[in-house]
Amino acid sequence: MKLFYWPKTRAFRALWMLEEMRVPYQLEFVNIRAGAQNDSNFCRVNPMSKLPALEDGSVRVAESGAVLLYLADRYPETELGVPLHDPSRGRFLQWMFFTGSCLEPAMAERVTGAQGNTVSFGWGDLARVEHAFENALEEGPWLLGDQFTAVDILAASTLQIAFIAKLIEPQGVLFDYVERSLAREGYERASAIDRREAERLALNTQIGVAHPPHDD
Ligand SMILES: N[C@@H](CCC(=O)N[C@@H](CS)C(=O)NCC(=O)O)C(=O)O
Repeated sequence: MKLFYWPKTRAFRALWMLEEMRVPYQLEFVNIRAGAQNDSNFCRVNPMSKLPALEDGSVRVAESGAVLLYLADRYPETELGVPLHDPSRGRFLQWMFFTGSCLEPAMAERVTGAQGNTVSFGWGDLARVEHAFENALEEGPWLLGDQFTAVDILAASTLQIAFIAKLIEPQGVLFDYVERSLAREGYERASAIDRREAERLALNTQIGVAHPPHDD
């Protein structure tokens, strides 16, 4: 299994997932700063020229949510997903789509300062997104209650960026949730790899508004 990766990008989500699962994989470096994502070989894996992407035998999958869902289904024994006929599968799928379809666009909208239309825009607005997370976290420490799953990897890693970029106040239920997520051993391992590779490749690893974790 090959993860197309570059440090300090959204490929970190897939790296975190793989480190939670502890399954064998290799990193395939795609230097998005040098334009390697536009190489025709990589475009065959992801025509969008974006990371993360995954190759597993003849399977090719890109888009963070799809990559994590593929991995969760591929390794059900790791219990980072929800089986097809489990009633929680509905909520699992909902949150799997939520980060890319609602949280990220609402964050981008806030960055631009544009006045959106909360009814017609699919992501509503950032306040509604925050409320949806807070509501889910009333049921337990994770989005699906007591079970930590792939959806927490997507949500917590993105909320962390929202805090750093000062788009969401780092406080309350959401702050506690992100802290809890980042305290996991799987996160620690992935984070150490990401840091190590960033240093090896001499990337700017400074974290701050000007250099958030996804510093592309
Ligand atoms: N919707 C995509 C977004 C991926 C994305 O934007 N990745 C950035 C790195 S954080 C990238 O590869 N950018 C290279 C480019 O756009 O050329 C996902 O969630 O996988």
